[in-house]
Amino acid sequence: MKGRLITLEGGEGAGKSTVLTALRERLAARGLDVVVTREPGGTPFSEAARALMLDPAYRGICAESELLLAFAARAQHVRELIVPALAAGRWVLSDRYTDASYAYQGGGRGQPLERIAALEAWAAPVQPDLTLLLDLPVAQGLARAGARGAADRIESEGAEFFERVRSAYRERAAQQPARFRIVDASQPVDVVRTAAIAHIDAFLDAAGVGA
Ligand code: Z5A
Repeated sequence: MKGRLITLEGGEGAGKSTVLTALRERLAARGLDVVVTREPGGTPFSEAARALMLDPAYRGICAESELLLAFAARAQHVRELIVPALAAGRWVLSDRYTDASYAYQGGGRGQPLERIAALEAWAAPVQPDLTLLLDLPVAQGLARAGARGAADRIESEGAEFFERVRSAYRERAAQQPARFRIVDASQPVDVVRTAAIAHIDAFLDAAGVGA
């Protein structure tokens, strides 16, 4: 049986990394072979592209370069890791995927959405089966991320940028309700984790998968 692609999305400090382990454990407990990955990243080349993309030394790069870099990393990730894993029946859990390009480069940087859609169709045509959007007010997310220390190039953007990112994510979720589940990420960690796991369980039950 072909595996499935589940993605986690959200703005700054939404708690993706915090819930990821619990989701992996839940999928494994239901008998699934899980691969955890992230974007930008997931392959040696894509991790190198990530380092370049987030390096504060390149503060002035144009939005076009940023978008192409995200898709260069993704094209490799899809071909080298995601497609082979799905074909082998494995379930792929990715911390961010193409929706992040619509949110950050589309919403945040103002790149035309049809341009992003064209890149998606060409370079990364694999669609997620389920996407959990961890949504919370920008000020709350920035406060969490700020407590963590040094910011990378994109994290150094102002609150207005992250407001546009959040709006773009919510718009995509509204446009594709069959794929997206929104989790209120402003709640305490255990509440967010429980809500995310409940969405995973409901998805597996609906698909008739796992014990
Ligand atoms: N990017 C892009 O522009 N275009 C693209 O196509 C792609 C990505 C794919 C890297 O992503 C950057 O790349 C990202 C978007 C851009 N840039 N930004 N900004 P990333 O996912 O690796 O980096 P991130 O968004 O900066 O992750 P993050 O801030 O670490 O978010 P998180 O993983 O969702 O949060 P966390 O690490 O789990 O939690 C953050 C802190 O909050 C931490 O101290 C936790 O203990 C705390 N936390 C978490 N949940 C809670 C709750 N519920 N209550 C209280 N405190 C909490």
